[in-house]
Amino acid sequence: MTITLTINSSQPRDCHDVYLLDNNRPSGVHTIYPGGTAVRVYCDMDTDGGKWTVFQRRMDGTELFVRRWEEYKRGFGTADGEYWLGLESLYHLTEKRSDLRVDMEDFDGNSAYAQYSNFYIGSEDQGYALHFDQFTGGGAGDSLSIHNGQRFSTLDREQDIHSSVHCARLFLGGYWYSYCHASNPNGVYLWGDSTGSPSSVGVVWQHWKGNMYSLKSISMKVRPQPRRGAGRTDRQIDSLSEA
Ligand SMILES: [Ca+2]
Repeated sequence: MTITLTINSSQPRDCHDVYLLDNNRPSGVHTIYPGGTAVRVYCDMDTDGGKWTVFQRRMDGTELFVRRWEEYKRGFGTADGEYWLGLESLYHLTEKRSDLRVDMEDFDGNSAYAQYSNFYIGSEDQGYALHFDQFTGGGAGDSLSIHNGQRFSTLDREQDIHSSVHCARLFLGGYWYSYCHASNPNGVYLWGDSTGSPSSVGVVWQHWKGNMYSLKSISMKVRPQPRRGAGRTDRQIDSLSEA
């Protein structure tokens, strides 16, 4: 059986395609075309083999992440600094069966990560719901599994499952809030120890630094899994066969 790999050199879909076109490319900003629409994105070509498409990045507190639904849908910020790529682009990026990796640093020079398998998000009609199979490792610990299956919420769109709390308004981010969170990567940038601030509003990864520590940096990135070219359609077939 012959497998033909076709990449439109003028329209790479993700940073994996960018790598295949030139595997000497360093980390940096590239234009990709998830779903056919051009977006600027940071490609991490260094971490664990590279080829990661970064869809979320905090690093210095310069970008405001208290944003409305439309902004989280379309994306905001700049790819060479802090940004959110946008839910619609992320939806198309994860049409390929993908790994999710979350890298983070504190203000004392320590770093950690958490990784997840079979990550994808639903369509806008499905609330851009978060899905993955499982936590697959990383010293940061698992602060995402309680969010698995949740729809995305923003200040102006409450889709969490906490009946008495509007999680996005209480924790001041846009996220797949649950009841409400164990991680808040789009929270308020509070430069480390956030004692004295309202609990858990910072850039939090609870299982690594707790609820009262706002990280120096965090980035969420996606990479196609190194297996047969499966996508959302195959996942649907998988779920049918499991039913
Ligand atoms: Ca609620």
